[in-house]
Amino acid sequence: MTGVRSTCPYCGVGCGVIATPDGKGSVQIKGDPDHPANRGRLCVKGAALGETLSTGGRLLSPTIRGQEATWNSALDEVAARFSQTIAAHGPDSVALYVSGQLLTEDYYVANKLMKGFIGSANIDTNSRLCMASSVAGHRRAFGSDTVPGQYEDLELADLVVLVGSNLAWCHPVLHQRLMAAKAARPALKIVVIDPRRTATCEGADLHLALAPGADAHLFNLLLCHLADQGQMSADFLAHVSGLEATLAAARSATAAETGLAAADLAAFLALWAGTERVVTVYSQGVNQSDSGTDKVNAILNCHLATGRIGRSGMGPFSVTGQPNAMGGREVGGLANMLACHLDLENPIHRDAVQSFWSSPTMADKPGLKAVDMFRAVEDGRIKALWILHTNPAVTMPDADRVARAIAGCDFVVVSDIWPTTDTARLAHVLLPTAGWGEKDGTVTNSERMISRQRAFAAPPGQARADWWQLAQVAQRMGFAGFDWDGPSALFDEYAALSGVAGGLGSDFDISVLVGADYATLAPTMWPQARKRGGRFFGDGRFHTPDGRARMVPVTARLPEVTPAAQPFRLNTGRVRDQWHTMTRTGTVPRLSQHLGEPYLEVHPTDAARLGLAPASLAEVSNDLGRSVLRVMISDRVQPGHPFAPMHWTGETAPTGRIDALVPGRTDPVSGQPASKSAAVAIRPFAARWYGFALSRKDLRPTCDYWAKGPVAGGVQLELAGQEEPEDWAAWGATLFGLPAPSAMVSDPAQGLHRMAFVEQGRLIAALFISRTPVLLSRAHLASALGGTDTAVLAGRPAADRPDPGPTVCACLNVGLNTILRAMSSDGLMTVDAIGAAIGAGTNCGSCRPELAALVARHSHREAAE
Ligand SMILES: Nc1nc2c(c(=O)[nH]1)N[C@H]1C(S)=C(S)[C@@H](COP(=O)(O)OP(=O)(O)OC[C@H]3O[C@@H](n4cnc5c(=O)[nH]c(N)nc54)[C@H](O)[C@@H]3O)O[C@H]1N2
Ligand SMILES: Nc1nc2c(c(=O)[nH]1)N[C@H]1C(S)=C(S)[C@@H](COP(=O)(O)OP(=O)(O)OC[C@H]3O[C@@H](n4cnc5c(=O)[nH]c(N)nc54)[C@H](O)[C@@H]3O)O[C@H]1N2
Ligand code: SF4
Ligand SMILES: [Mo]
Repeated sequence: MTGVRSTCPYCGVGCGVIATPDGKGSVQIKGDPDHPANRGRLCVKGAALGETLSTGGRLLSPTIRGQEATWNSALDEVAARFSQTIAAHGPDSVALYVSGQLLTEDYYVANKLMKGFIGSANIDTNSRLCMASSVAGHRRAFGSDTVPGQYEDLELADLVVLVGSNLAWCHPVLHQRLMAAKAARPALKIVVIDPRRTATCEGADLHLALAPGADAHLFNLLLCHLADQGQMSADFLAHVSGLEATLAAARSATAAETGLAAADLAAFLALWAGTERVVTVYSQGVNQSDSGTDKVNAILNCHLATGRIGRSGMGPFSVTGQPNAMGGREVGGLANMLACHLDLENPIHRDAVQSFWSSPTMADKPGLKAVDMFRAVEDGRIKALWILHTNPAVTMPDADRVARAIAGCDFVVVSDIWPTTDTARLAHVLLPTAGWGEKDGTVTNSERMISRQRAFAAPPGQARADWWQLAQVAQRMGFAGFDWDGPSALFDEYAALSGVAGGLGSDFDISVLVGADYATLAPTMWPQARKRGGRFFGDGRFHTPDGRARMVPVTARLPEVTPAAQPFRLNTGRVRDQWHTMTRTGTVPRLSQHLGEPYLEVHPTDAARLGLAPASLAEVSNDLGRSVLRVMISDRVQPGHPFAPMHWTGETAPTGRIDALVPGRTDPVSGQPASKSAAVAIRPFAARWYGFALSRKDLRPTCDYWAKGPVAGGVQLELAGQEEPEDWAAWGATLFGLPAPSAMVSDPAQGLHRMAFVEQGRLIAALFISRTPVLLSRAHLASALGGTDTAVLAGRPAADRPDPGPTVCACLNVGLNTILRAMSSDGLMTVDAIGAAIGAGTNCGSCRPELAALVARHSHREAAE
């Protein structure tokens, strides 16, 4: 088979890929050199897509209450239960919770069904946890949710400011484009604004480690500085209202609140004010806050005051997280939007959409936003819930409470590719869904580029696409207008509706694509209908009633002081090689080698005060829940502000579910939760023993702490317990479900026990127990699993095979020790020299910021010596 052009299903950069199945079950994945987002590049997650396609363990048939069922009976059951619930309790008693990872076609059907036929707007999406503050900020300022710029603006700018964005790890290919532009033109300055020193800071000219939550203060100070220095644009301000009130509100911000050194602050203000071509990129450090919308507007205010918007090389740029976060916004997936950027609360818009859909009814008020939706599930106002392509039992704030609410709901449908996610386990009806590579549709990336996802494999078992499931249920509920024969017809209908919207003044009008050849549709950036280039607002025309942009007065607030009993403020976010709840990336051994366990990054002074040793375990808790996390001591975080990743689940590390600690506190305008600032208490977890295990078979331990990851041919587990079993050999045998160990060494006085399980000459399991965190070459041990070299109880490689250490470069599997050895023995002092000598960083480039940090630390040490 020749290569199939598609789009990566992870982040909002929206890279094009070429997938080439080899006919024997493997698929080669390459970056598409012709795709404008990535021009052939891929990050490590995209490059590893071929390794996520194994269908072992997939959900293959519908189930009703755990019993296999036919599609017919499952769809009838869903339709009947939704219809009965609506008949008895009204349309607002049912809800859909969907995802920015759905394809536009899926999203369109869900939105049409809920708002136009069920007649309730109780459809919300995980984008509420992600983009809602940006959406609300855009609508306040521009009158529409429109992202003005495009990626090349980052390359054309003279200053790129990254606010609350770890671009190097979360939008790696866009970051690589930025780094390449800087390498070609070093005058391009980069500033990172993040309380944490992230990998993104490695390539930056200036890192402002501001006080957490102080972003609006900083941009209010900037606005005052622009006014005071006469740097505002009188011409552009003719197209803007609200300057005076906004400036008055901004005056209350003080430099002290930003926590920044005076010189750094002054340097930033001067740089921003003095640079015409400035792009301010922002992401979850801004959005995920209980004043996130105000923070967005504080940024937009500065761009409006200077007219630095909608022209090449400048503008505010909210980067989207999920592959179709932008498509979901266009299609109206949020509870307070209609479709095609039309307004749910505008009767003319509602009538136009209703007549286009020939629908019997139309939601006329916003539905419940995610946090409120799950509260309504909890208290029984919502009695039937359908969750598609998201895992809220893990990723919603107050996740234990959300999981209990779902478990207590009368009727829950989950569409997923796996039967075992934390959310899928709570479903009454489970619908097997076609995954990436098995289905067709479109997605829109951060720069409004609409790209095709294309199928290159048949779905396993009876799995079917999300849109098909929704359309089938709609038809079975008796609704007309859901009988498309495929995504192409669906897209046509959607494009035609956007033409209606365009007629009403909406900027989202892609009606030129009606009748386009869907099969060959090339990446297309809207607004191509305007034929005036790809940017918005440079002409000073906005979608507000008076056509002028609005500056919004922002009274900057810091997060509430943490209570004495929970003095730490927990920051949360992402790691380089995992995607959210790891249901796909978490199956790939090489993606689990970079950061393979839930951890707490904590400042050395906090660690010393709390008595936390490196690699020990910490118990993190508050009134909502409790987590146990591996301690990583690092001055990358500020004292009092530890960081933990969001990725681990009940399947992979039950005590690592970080959203169990995050309160459901939301921004009053956008309803977006403040996922970056949970007040927590921290103390050492009193482990009596620590363990490391390898097993060919998957298993689920019962000890106090465990975290699981994939290795070639099996799993590896980190373990710990607060009580020691009497007989370790028996404990090990029970853990693996095997007879007694084949070899064992024990030193009970030291609390040291090691055992290997061998079957037919091959190592099938091994367990290493110690009183202190287990120090072993895990990479070496994992490579022995399944092999005939069963003499592993020494725990480290023989002298002639040096330990590579923790993985830095996941593509070429190069460990930290290998890199450090090469740096010192061969005198390698640049990232490129390391690449030329040992390959690290030469494939996808995702690890280059970490290599740069190693080089910097090394040369710093040499200089000090
Ligand atoms: N590897 C990987 N990439 C991803 C994803 C993934 O799961 N894994 N998910 C995708 C999705 S859906 C999204 S939304 C994006 C998110 O992309 P990002 O927003 O870049 O990622 P996060 O790690 O959530 O948070 C960004 C940064 O905000 C900082 N921060 C916390 N509090 C504050 C604050 O008060 N002010 C400022 N200025 N910064 C603060 C954090 O320290 C963190 O470094 O990533 C996308 N890309
Ligand atoms: N503490 C904290 N919490 C956060 C965040 C944070 O920064 N900190 N970030 C928030 C943000 S920005 C986001 S976007 C969310 C993301 O959170 P989620 O969307 O809940 O996380 P995912 O793991 O992406 O869930 C996707 C689900 O869809 C399934 N799936 C895969 N392919 C398909 C398919 O084709 N069809 C269907 N129907 N299902 C499929 C997967 O197996 C998985 O169960 O998390 C939010 N939660
Ligand atoms: S940057 Fe990486 S994860 Fe994001 S779309 Fe590109 S390849 Fe996929
Ligand atoms: Mo997101």
